[in-house]
Amino acid sequence: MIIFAVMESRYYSIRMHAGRDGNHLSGAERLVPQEEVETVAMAMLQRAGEYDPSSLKISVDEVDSDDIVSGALPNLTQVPVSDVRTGREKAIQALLAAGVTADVAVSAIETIAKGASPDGGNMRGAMLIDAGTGARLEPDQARGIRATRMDILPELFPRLEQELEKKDLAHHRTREALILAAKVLAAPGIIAELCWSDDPQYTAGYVAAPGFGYLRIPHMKEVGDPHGGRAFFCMPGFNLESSIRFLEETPFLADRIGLIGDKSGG
Ligand code: PML
Repeated sequence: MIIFAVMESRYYSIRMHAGRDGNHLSGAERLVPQEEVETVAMAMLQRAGEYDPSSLKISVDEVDSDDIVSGALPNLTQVPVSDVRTGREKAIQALLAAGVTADVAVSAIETIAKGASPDGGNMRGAMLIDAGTGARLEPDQARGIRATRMDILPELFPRLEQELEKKDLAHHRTREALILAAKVLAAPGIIAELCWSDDPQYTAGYVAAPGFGYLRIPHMKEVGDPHGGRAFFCMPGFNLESSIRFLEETPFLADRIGLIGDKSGG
């Protein structure tokens, strides 16, 4: 990771949350220069409208440009699996390779699969899990840890979209997850991330770690399954306060695009 902090424009964190009757429907998160705020906020409004929400919030907050941290996007590798059982096995193997204990990896997958929040629903943010003991370390198990305030430098955005489209990965979820994973992997003490979508129609997920980047797994759950979520795995004994502060508060802009592999596993 390279950390430096020289940004000339003013940057704004834009967040959208749409829900119905207290349930989450759609969310989005961008970090953009002042001149893009209006366009990006309008696009979020449009996206939220597709879900017919009963409540919709868009917040725009200026971030201190001196605080912005930069780093590379991880390389994306597509893992060619055709069913959920194999997809989850591959995820466990990847977590082991990243340094997560076997029981902890299995349990994290089972927990997301059944709903990681104490009420059996999806968490709003991510679990924070000790990679050695499996202890859940997030202060609030319903809210979890929210990785926010991240994006890619505006001049790289069109190229990233093109590279993803070339590999049939044009869905906004993939782009957003890749950017989020870049920030998570830059966080102090975090050794891996596991994620799959809570959208019942979207079955893909990934495991990301500094050693192998972003392994995209097309089948982490069956179509129609509403469960999904994220787990961040941390080194035992790490000062979590600094990790949580970085994930939730430090603005992060990806300044390099990694390789985007094809469906044969490249
Ligand atoms: C989410 O819904 O935010 C999780 C998205 C996972 C994306 C996996 C991918 O398409 O690469």
